[in-house]
Amino acid sequence: MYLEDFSPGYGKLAPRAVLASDAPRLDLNGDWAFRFSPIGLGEPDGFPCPDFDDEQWDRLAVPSHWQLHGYGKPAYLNIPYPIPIDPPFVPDENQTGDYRRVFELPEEWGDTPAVLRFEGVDSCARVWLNGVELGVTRGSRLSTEFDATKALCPGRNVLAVRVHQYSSGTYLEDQDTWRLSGIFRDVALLARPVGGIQDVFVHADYSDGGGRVRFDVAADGPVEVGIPLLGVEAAAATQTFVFDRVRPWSAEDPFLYEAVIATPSERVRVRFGFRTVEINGDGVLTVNGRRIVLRGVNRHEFDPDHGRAVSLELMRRDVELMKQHNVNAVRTSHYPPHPAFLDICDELGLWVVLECDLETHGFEQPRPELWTGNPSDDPRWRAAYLDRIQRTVERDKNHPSVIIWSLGNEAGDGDNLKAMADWIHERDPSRPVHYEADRLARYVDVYGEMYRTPAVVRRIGQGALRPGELFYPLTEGAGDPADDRRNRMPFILTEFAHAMGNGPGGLAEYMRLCEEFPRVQGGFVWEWIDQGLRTTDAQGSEYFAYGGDFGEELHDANYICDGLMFPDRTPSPGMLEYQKVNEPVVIEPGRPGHVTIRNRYAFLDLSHLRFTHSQGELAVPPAGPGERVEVPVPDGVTIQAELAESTAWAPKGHVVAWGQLPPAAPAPAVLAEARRAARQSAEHVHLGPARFDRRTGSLVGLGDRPLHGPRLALWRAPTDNDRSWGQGDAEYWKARGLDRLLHRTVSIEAGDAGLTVVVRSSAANSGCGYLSTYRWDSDGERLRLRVHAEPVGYWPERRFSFDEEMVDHNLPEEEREELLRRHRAPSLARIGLVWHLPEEWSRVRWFGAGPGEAYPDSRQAARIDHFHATVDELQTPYVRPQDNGTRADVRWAEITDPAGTGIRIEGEPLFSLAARRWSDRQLAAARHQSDLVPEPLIYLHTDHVVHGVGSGAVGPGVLPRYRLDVRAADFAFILSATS
Ligand code: IPT
Repeated sequence: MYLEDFSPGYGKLAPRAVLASDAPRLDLNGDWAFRFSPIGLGEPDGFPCPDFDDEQWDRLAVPSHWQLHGYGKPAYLNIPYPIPIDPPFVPDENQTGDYRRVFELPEEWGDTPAVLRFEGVDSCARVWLNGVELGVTRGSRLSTEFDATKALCPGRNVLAVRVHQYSSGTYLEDQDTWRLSGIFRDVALLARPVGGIQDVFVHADYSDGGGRVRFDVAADGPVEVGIPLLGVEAAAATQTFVFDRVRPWSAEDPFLYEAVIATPSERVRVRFGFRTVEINGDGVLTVNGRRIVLRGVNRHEFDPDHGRAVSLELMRRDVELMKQHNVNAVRTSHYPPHPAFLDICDELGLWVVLECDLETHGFEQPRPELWTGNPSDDPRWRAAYLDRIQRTVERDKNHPSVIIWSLGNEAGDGDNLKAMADWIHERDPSRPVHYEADRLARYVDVYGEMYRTPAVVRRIGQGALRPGELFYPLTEGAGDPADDRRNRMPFILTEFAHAMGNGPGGLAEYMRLCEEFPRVQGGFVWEWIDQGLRTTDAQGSEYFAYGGDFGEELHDANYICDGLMFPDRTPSPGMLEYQKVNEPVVIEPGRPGHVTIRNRYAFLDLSHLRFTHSQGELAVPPAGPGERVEVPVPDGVTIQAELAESTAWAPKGHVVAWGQLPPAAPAPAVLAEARRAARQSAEHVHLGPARFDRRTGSLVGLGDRPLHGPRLALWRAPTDNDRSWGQGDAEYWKARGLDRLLHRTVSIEAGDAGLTVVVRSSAANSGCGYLSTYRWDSDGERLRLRVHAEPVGYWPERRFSFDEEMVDHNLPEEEREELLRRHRAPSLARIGLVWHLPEEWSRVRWFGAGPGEAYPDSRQAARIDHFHATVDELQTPYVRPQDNGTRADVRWAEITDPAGTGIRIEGEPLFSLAARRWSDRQLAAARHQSDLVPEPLIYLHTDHVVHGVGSGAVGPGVLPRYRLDVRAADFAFILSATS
C-alpha cells in the first residue's frame, strides 16, 4: 500500500527554491469540497474523476486542519507515537479526508507547462488532476511539486486529493505538538514557461567591507541578472559579481539587496544579503567576522484557533514580538516553517536555525533498549531521510537569515542522519550543520545540547570535555580534552529553560555564561508560545485547552503549554525576564552617580538609540559593538534606551533596554516606645487596636477592620516546574502534607509585653512540621508581629534523578558532595504567613519590586518603585493554574477597598507578597483558568522567603542558591489601619 512503504512517495518533482516569479500563478486556497472518514480508505471510489458529484460533501477551508472544524479531535502527544510502533504500518483507525477543488484555467495560460505546489499536507496526500494520478507525497511540513502539464486541460479542471492522518511518514514526524491533519498550508498552480527559470541558488559572501555574489541558475538557455542597488544591469548570470563596498546583512541590520534574474520567458526576483557564516580557528561561530550570541527561542507554528495553519499576519506578529523582546534567533522546531516566515526573518532580522521535518522520539522508549528499531539507523528509510533534508535545504537555501541547518530533533543517532549531514556539506558548505543527538558531534559542525545545567555549560565553555563523556545518559569520559572535537566547536543550547507555566528560573545564569566563554553562543528557550487551543466549556467560558481536554486516551497533558508567550500572544513573566537578560545594551550602576552603558550588539553602535530618564535625556556617546561608556546620572532614576526612529519591528520610543540606580528603600517602621498591655475579655484578647481570638490566639480585627490570621504557610500551588517528572519538590511537599497543615495552639500568654502565641503546624500522619512563636505588641496605634518559626521532627532528604547532573561530575569529590547535599536538602515552597481579608479590599499598593511577578531566580525584569494593581491584576493566567503573581522585595504594602479603607503592612526584612481570591489548594485543583471561582474573601500572603522556580518540568530544577531549605526563620511585620 502506498501509505505504508518506506519511500518518500512518488511522482514528485525535484525540490527547488520558492521564487517570486512573473509567471502566472493560480491560488487554489479557499473552500474545497470535503468528505471525512474516520478510517483509512484504500483505493478511491470515483471521486478523483472530473464528473464525480460532490454536491453532498461538506465544505472545508484550505488551508486548515480538519480536527479544528469538527472532524475528529485534536490530540496532544509529546514523545509517544499516536500509532502502534510497527513501521512502516499504520492502523485502520486512520482518518481520511477527501478533497475536491474545481478551478478554471485562465485562457491566457494556453498550454504553458504547470506544476501543482503544496506547501504542507499532514501527513500524506495522494493527488489527482482531472482523474489522472500525479503522485503521493509525505513530509507534512515540506513543499511538494507535481508536474500538472499533461493532466491540465483548458477551462474546467478538477483537483482531487486524498489525505490520511497517518502514513509511514508519521514515524518520522513524532514532534511534540498537537497532532493535526489536513491541507494546512497553501496550494497553488504555477505556470512554468518553456525556457523559464527552474531554480536559483544565490551565494553571497561578505568580507572586509566588500561582497561577492554568484547565482547558480537552473534554466534552459541564457540568463541575465540585474542588481539595481549595485548598478548591475542585464549581466550574464554565469559570472561572480564582486563589489568593494556593500552593506552586509545581519540580524541587527538586515539589509537586503534584490536581484532580478531573467530569461526571455520568465523573470524572478530574489532578495539576498551579503553575509558569511564561519567557524573561526578558536571554534567560535561568526557572521561577517563577528562572534554572535543566539538569544533564541524554539518556535512551533501556532495559532490558538487554527493550529499550524498560520496567517501571514500572525507570522509577522511573531517576528515583531520576538524582536521587541530582544530575541534575536529562532530555531524552527521541529520542521521548516511556512516559507513566508523566512522572508519576514530576512526582512526584520533574526538568526535562523532551520530544522528539517524529522523526529522519531517514540523510539526512545526501551524496546528492549533505547532506540531499538529507530528509523534513523535503518537503511530502508535512507531515501526518506535524504528526501526530507533535500526538500528542506532546496526550498530555503536563499535566505540570509538561515545561518545553520539542523537535521531534525530527537531522532536518536544513526547513519541516515550522517548521510543527511554529508549531503548538506556537499550541497551547501556555506552553512554549518547542527543536530543535537549527535552527542559526540561526529558529523555536525556546531555542538548542541538540551537542558544542560549551567555547571555543565561552564565545563563545555572551558573546553574540558573528556573523550566519550556524555551528559545523557550520564557517562564519564577519560583521556585528554584536547582529543575531543566538541571542545573546539561552537556550543549552543539547542533547547534550554523549559518555559512551562511559571518560569523558567535561572535565565540570567545561562546568558552570563555566554559572556564568559566565547564558544558558549547562546541557545533557544523551549518554547516560544503556549500551544493552548481556544475552547469553550459547558458554561460558555473560554479557556485554552491542552492534552486530555479532547478526550484523548493517550496524552501529555499541559506539556503543550510551555511557551514564553501565552496562547493569545501576550508575554508571560518568563518572556519579560528573557527580554531583560537579553538586552543589547546593558545599563548598570557605575562609579557613584554614574551608570555604565555597555554595547552588546555585534554590529550596531548606539547611535540608533535615545537614552532617557524621568528628568530628561542623557547624552551617550555612540559606543561601538563591545564598547562601554560611563555617564553621570541623578540618583534614583531609571534609564531607558529607546529606539530613536521607528523600525520595521517597533515604533520609535520602543524600549530596548533599561537600568536602574535603585532608590533607597525607606527605613523599616519602628514602634513608639510606649507599649500597651494585652487585656483579656470573655472571647478576645485586646492589644492596642487589635482583637484576637482568646482560644487560638489568632487575629480577628484591627480597629474596625476585619482581618483574620495569620497562619503559617509553607506550600504553594505547585508550578509545572515544581513537579519535575513527578519527582520534584512538589511531590516532596505533598508527601509531607504541606498543603494540608493542621495547627495546634500550644500556648497563649497575654501580659504587659503583649501577646505571645505558640503554634505547632503539621499534617495528618506526618512527623515533621514547624513550631512558630508569634510575638505581638503595640504602641496603641500600630501592631507589631515578630515571628520565629523553626522546623520540628524528621525531614528526610529529597531525591531527584536530575541531581547528578545539577552538579558537574568532574568536580573534586568533596565539592561535588557538598553541592549534592545542598541540592537534596529538604525544601519548602515558602516560609510566610497567610491572612484572610474582606473581599472588598481589592486594591494593592506597594513599594518594592514590580510591576510584574518576581521569584528569586526570575527577577531581573522587576525594578524598585511604587506600584499599584487590583487583586485581579496581580494574577498571572498560566494556562494550567499554579502559583503566580508573587511580588518581591516589598518594604510596605497597602491593601484596601476602592475608597482606601484597609491595612498597611510593613515588613522587616523585605518580604514577598501575593493576593488572590482563592486558596492555594483551590488554585492547585483547577485545571483551567475558567475553573477558578472567587471566594468572598481575599487570601493575602506575606512571605519571608520563597523558593525559586527553576526549569524542572524538563531540565534542571532550582539552582542551589535559589532553593529554600527547611530552616528556622525570623521576621517581623508592622500592621496599621489605613486612613
Ligand atoms: C525536548 C523536545 O525536543 C521538545 O520537542 C519538547 O518535547 C521538550 O523536550 C519538552 O517540552 S526533549 C526532552 C525530553 C529532553
